[in-house]
Amino acid sequence: MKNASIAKIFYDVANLLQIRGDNIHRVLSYRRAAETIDELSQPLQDIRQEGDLEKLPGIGKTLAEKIVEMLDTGELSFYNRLAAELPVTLLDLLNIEGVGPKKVKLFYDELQITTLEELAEAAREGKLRELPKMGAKSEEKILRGIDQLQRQQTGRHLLGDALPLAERILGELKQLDGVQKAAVGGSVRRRKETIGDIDLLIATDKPEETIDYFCNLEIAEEVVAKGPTKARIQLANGLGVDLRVLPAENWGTLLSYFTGSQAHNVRLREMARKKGLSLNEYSFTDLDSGAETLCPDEQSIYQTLDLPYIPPVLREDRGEIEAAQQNDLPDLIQKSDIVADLHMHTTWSDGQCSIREMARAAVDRGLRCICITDHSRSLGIANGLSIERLKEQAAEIKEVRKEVEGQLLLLHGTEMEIKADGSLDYPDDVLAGLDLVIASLHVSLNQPRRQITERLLKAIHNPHVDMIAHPTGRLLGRRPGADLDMEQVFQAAASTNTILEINASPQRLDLNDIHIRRAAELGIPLSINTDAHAIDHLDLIDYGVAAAQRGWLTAGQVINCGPLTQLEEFQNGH
Ligand code: DGT
Ligand code: CA
Ligand code: CA
Ligand code: ZN
Repeated sequence: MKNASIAKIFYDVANLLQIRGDNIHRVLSYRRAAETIDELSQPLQDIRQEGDLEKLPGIGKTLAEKIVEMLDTGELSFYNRLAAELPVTLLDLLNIEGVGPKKVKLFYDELQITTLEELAEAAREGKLRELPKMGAKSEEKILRGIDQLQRQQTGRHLLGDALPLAERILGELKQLDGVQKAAVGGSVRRRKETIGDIDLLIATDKPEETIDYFCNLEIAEEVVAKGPTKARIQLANGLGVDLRVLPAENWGTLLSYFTGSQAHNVRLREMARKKGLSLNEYSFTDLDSGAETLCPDEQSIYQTLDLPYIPPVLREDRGEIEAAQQNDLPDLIQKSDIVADLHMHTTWSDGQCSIREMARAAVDRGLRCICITDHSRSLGIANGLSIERLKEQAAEIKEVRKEVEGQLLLLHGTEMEIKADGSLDYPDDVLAGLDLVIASLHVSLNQPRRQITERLLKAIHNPHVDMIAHPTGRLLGRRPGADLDMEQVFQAAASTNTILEINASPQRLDLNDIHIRRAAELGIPLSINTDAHAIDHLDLIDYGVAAAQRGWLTAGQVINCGPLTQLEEFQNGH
């Protein structure tokens, strides 16, 4: 056993003892021993052989015996006993900034919290603020800490963070002298929901200047690598940015290669080989004659392979090559097809803008229909609406509706809680009075598969429920989403014609691309919505459209694309 592993076990023992509420001196002795071991320059095994373990600072007879046990057996029975007594996942909580053993003990004793996910859920539900020495502020801080931690662990970033950064950097580089073409490549161009790193591609006759400029960007925290045709920088948020620079004559092959996906590229190369060609980032090469064919754009690559152009969002080797061969690629939905946004919040619950502001912003963005869907009464943390307030809201909507008449169809709906016991938050007669009823899971998302699936199915089968918002409840990089039997959910939605949402928020993108495609295959109506809590969020629709494209959707499969007469059918007597 290496020193670092032994030190780690001592740290863990110290932390577990402290969480258990042990004598502080005992806790400290383990921690001090761990620190000592961490700083040793000599392996513990050697020190032991010289009989010097007990001479180490802070290590007496008991701890020396424990070190010997670990050196001989590779484990520590005392640690194993502690781990049997307390969930070791509690140790993960200590990695959250500002959370120490005392807090972990408090969360465990009072709320039986054992994992990061459970702590995040409790924080989101406002349960932590009620504990001694805690408040809304510390709750928020914990959520941010967990967020940060989980991002670090997965090493992936949200498309919603990476795409704006990529475009900003590219915008700067485009201004440079000599630049002929510039594009974002990689998973950002394919609009994957999470991003490992940003890939930027530039065609220029001044490669050196471009690379210098890139490495000296204000935003670059570190230059990781720098060469004549490529460089890599790291941004303050940990995101890496790769830049490749080539002459414009290689543009098509360069862009295609670095857009990926790798799996898609492998298929392209195989097809090239069948034609007696090899394909790389520079060109096609004839395997017999060695003659090179340059591709100034991507179209000519696909042409050479006798394929129609395949859009980047489809390049995942999920059947797009076969579809292209049969000239059967989907006519993908575009943002310009969207005329409605059917899920948004106002100051009536936890939104930041009024109904009027949301309506006007929608008109400004060219939308023809929106639905106001504030939270329902049981979601106290989001200021959910009582039945009384829901009625008051209806009156205000009626007023604003008059103001935007002819410009915007303004619907009144709800985002209603499916409560932990599976019951719905409003009675049927209230639901019957609304234009659109969206049902959502927000609480107790960690129920076992059967229970939470049943819970959702019950909502789907209620005749008043029109749509299920963000069906799995996942938060990208933070929590995985409920353990639903999605196939059962899809079958139920298909049989009841219940709309499933593609929530466009970059933190959610729920349904995901694979689920979207399966749902569409079953003929389930789909709806792309921003779930906006402020005017600016209405612009996040782009992410939802990208997810829909990755799910191979056409405009006809998405109710937000109209026709308007179809949306007018939601109106309930106004
Ligand atoms: P990411 O960054 O993990 O979200 O995913 P990508 O797809 O952006 O992957 P990345 O950044 O490693 O590389 C960008 C593209 O470059 C990738 O989609 C395909 C191409 N590429 C990179 N490395 C290789 C490789 O070793 N072999 C092949 N065939 N292609 C590669
Ligand atoms: Ca990448
Ligand atoms: Ca890369
Ligand atoms: Zn919502």
